[in-house]
Amino acid sequence: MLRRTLLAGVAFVAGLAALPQAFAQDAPLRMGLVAKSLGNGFFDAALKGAQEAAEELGDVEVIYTGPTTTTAEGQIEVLNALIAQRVDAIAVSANDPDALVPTLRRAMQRGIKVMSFDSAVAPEGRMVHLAPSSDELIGRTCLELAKAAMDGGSGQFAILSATPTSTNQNTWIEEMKTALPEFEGLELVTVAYGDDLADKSYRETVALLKQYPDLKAIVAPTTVGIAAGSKAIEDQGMKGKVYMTGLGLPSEMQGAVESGVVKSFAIWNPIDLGYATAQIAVRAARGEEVGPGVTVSTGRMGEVTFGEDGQGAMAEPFTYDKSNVAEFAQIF
Ligand code: RAM
Repeated sequence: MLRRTLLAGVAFVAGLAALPQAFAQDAPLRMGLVAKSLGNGFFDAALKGAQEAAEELGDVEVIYTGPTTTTAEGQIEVLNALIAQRVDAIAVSANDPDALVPTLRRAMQRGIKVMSFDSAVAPEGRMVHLAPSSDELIGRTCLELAKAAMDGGSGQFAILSATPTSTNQNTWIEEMKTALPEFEGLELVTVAYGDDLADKSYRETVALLKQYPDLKAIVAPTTVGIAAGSKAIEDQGMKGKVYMTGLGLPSEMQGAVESGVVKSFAIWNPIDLGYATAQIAVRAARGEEVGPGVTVSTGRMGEVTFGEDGQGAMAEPFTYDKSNVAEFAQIF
């Protein structure tokens, strides 16, 4: 009898494993938070926010994952693992807008709620995308930073991006190119790709410095690129001649700002982005309507309204310099 009960228990547990966790009584709702790659401080900060939201919403487990390097193939592998675990929701920052679509469609067919945040997946592969800010504003902010970095407010600059397929950086670079004619005296010489890897970003910066001797600024719309590029400028003895700027984390940029390689840089709050992302993903998994044209509550961040394209945006980027970098370096 005891044996039969035990066996029945095993069968029961095995049966549950085949259901999304949300249907399993007392099991927490599980959300996969997928980074472009692990080891990037930006996504570690987003995780902090997601965990805060998970605690607030109650009974939510955040599974933080990502590939070791910034490729779509690596993300497909971790997404397949999350699908196999039958998580309830997935929020991903995409290394490629299209390559993840078939995998994410399969996830959605199995009842998993899928959204992208930070770097978008094409509309066919997700319910909604949460952008940190308006793309146009981010592009313009990068140009304003470049202008402010250049002695005399004009001259040549290069862009040091992440991977060539990264949705968010490509969008911001397009916005920079569109707004460029309004920035008199700014000349874009090239776009280089550091792939959001510190060593490649460093090497690409060294190459830019050699290839373009009249360069006055390098704009990296990536936290990995701006940090590695600053170090390269310093090591090459180019401080005071070429200035690094773009989007960075105060905690990673404090040294470069204090040493003078960076005059100023900008970013939004990645903790808030992760928090709002988890609010949306969990609410969707709990049955709230999330999709194009819908307004969703994002807890302490208020609410986000998704446009007809399924995109929603959060706050404006904030600029950091010597006056405030140390204070914010304590936070993210
Ligand atoms: C890097 C990543 C991320 C981007 C930030 C600004 O950490 O590329 O996607 O939003 O930079």
